[in-house]
Amino acid sequence: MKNILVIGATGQIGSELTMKLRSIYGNEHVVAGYITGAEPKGELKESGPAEICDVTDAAGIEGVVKKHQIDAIYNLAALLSVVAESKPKLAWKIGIDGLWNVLEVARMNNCAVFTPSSIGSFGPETPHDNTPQDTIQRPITIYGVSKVTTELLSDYYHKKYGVDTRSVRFPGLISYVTPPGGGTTDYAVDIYYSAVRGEKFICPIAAGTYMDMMYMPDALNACVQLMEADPTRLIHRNGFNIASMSFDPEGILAAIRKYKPEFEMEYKVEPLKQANADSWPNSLDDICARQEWNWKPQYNLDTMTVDMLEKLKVKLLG
Ligand code: AKB
Repeated sequence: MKNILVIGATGQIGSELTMKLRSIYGNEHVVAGYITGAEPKGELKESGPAEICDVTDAAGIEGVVKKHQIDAIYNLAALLSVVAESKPKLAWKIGIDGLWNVLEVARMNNCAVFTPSSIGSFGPETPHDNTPQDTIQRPITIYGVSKVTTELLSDYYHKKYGVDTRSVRFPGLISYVTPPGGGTTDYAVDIYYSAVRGEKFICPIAAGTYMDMMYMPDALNACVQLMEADPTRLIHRNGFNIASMSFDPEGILAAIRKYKPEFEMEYKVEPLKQANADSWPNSLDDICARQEWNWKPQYNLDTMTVDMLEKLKVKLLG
């Protein structure tokens, strides 16, 4: 990869991935694509090129690709699961019509494409424990429907046109940098903010509900590692199960209480989030990612908790 375009560069993943890619490939070689109203700020703005790049505007994407001689696109534009459910048509327009635009531009301009899938691509009939790489995917949310379509369409463009498409199924992502918005797994970020602010946490997900989660540094490494992987070793492409930890609200509460014994939590379950969580896996089997491109996470629940509490203390309390 010589010149990279990140679409959705100011979002939860994009804001950190753009900076990581700049640190690897050079600031001038990574373009931060954003939409009006979500302009890059601070270091993201100062450190490298930025362009308006709306995933629903194919001509606009092509203009940026040609101007910067882009050969790899990280397509991160999407609505998360809860907000998608309230705007299904928009979720499809961004997630699938947008993906079509990206894939067509990639096909015409010889670009590799990374478009994340999610644990939301699974459904109630999927085996919930140690969910295999290749298994039943019959999601019951528009988010999941669009993620399965993302996987299939990306595979199709690879098989039919030779476009170098690759992706992972992200678990809930936890970070102290840019907060997520409108996801089912957001509670696992919000809980750290409450703990550091010394507030009681109201948990929207019921005790005993296990979901895969991952600390952002591992998620960023996964993106880069997969895109750099030797293509001759890839049996799968879109998208790989990746895993590092699985816990329920009681598990993350206990991890935080190890360092903040006074921290309190109360349950007020939100039905839509709970229904999503109940239909998703408890834990993924990521053996294919480990075998095909040497995936190996660095963080577990305890090491993530130590880092989150430390970094959020500086961010929120100075
Ligand atoms: C969400 O909760 O919607 C996302 C996801 C797991 O894809 N974090």
